[in-house]
Amino acid sequence: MRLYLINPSNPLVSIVNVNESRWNRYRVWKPLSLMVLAGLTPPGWKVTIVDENLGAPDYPSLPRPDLVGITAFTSQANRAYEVAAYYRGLGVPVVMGGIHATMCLDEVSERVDSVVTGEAESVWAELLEDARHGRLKPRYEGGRADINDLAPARHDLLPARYAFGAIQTTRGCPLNCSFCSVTTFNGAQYRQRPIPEVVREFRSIREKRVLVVDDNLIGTRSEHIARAKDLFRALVQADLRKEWVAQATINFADDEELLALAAQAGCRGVFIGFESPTPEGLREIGKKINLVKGRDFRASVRRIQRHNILVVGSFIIGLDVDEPGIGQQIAALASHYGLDNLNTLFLTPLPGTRLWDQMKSDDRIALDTFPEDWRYYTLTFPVAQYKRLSLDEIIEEMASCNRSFYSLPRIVRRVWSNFWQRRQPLISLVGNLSYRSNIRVDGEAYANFRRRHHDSFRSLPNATASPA
Ligand code: B12
Ligand code: SF4
Repeated sequence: MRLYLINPSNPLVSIVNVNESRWNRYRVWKPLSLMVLAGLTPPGWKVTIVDENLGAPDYPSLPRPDLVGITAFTSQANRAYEVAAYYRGLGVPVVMGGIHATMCLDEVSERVDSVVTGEAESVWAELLEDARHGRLKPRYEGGRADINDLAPARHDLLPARYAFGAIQTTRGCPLNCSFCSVTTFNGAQYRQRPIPEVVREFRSIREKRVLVVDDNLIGTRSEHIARAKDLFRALVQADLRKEWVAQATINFADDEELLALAAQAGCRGVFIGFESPTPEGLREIGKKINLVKGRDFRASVRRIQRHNILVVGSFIIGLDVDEPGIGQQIAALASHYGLDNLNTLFLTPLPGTRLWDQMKSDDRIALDTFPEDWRYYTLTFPVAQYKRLSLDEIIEEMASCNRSFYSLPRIVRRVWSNFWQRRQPLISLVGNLSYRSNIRVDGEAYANFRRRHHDSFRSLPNATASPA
């Protein structure tokens, strides 16, 4: 039995666009979901993973499969449906799973033969057995998996063209920020894989650099931090000589032992969501962990960097409290914190989030011709009515934020300082150039976007008024 597992690509997602932005070649990410599914697939199935981010294959020239499985974030849904339609046209059954299939079940069910909601571990073997006997059910509910005994992902199945391998050590997040799908999808309970299994899987990754995809590698409670330290000790002991980057909350900076162990274990960079420069903004999206009284973000960033770990910070533009000037405010604050890279995104109502429910009930979703408009749900396009910023204003805020933080003199200053402090100057340079060139790609896309979608955006009654 031949199984194709397909990661569709969306050319509007600049960070995965290897052709237009050559610096992205140094940061191509592996689609871990499909490697995990391949790991769960029993012998008897010949599995091929197709990652369209490396270039879509000529499907008609591939051997006919017996089953096609497609993953999709919301931004990939349109292309997923095109691929599904092609294979269904050939009479090949198509199953779709992942975050978009879970959040938009009805839409997806109309376009594929079978949908898996939630995490696939508990239902994948049953589905394959059903497919083998030609009795696929329209829906399988995966729910949340017991991650104490996961089959290792198939790290061997993809070509050696990726800059980073990928691994997951925990699932779930208790923080439930309004714009994020993780708590709805993976649950509020922070589930941790057994450390020996993580170390074994780490060892099986052939890339020297690895992305730890956990939404928060260290967690929020003292027992989570203790487990993270144990994991780092085990990685040090295993002497894997891997370098890795991860996502964490700002409390990463609060424990010197944790930082020292992370660095020894190979941590070279951390991605942290700062989200908003103001407490009002943080309260609006419910990012309580960033509201801890007395937190000095600049000092926190410096503490992490002293361990030779780069800090990439993420901010959102388009909150109800954001007014003209927000772009400059974010760029100035990011420079003041000393961030190595800045990732600023538009506030985007993703299906299944509290933000989606809120904006939908307020009739503020501007791009709502679905599924066509999902292609813009990349967080790099404005898709909603923003309270105090018109379409032109919000695009200008994003441009001015990026122009300022990624100006050539500022890049030179940052990379020079990284060089001087021996803190990953090469990675810092590639990161800065890659962001700069993605901004150019996004900028070119905006001109077209504005022309096509200007009429979908109307000003809210109090647009550009000062906050009360
Ligand atoms: C790593 C990651 C990335 C990597 C992607 C690497 C890759 N090629 O896959 C990078 C950095 C490139 C990335 C980019 C983006 N990401 Co991202 N990313 C993640 C992250 C942190 C982990 C994903 C992961 O690998 N999980 C581990 C695997 C094992 O879990 P899984 O994917 O859920 O798969 C399981 C199930 O879903 C299911 N399943 C999945 N696919 C399929 C398919 C079939 C057939 C079946 C049966 C089952 C199944 O089975 C798997 C095992 O249980 C998630 C958050 C999260 N917790 O999922 C966000 C997340 C997926 N990203 C998100 C977003 C918004 C984006 C971006 C649009 C914006 C951005 N700038 O971040 C871009 C879009 C990229 C694109 N290609 O379109 C959102 C998506 C929400 C949504 N509704 O789409 C998430 C959920 C984060 C969030 N804050 O809400 N991302
Ligand atoms: S944004 Fe980060 S901290 Fe907030 S719910 Fe999502 S994963 Fe958790």
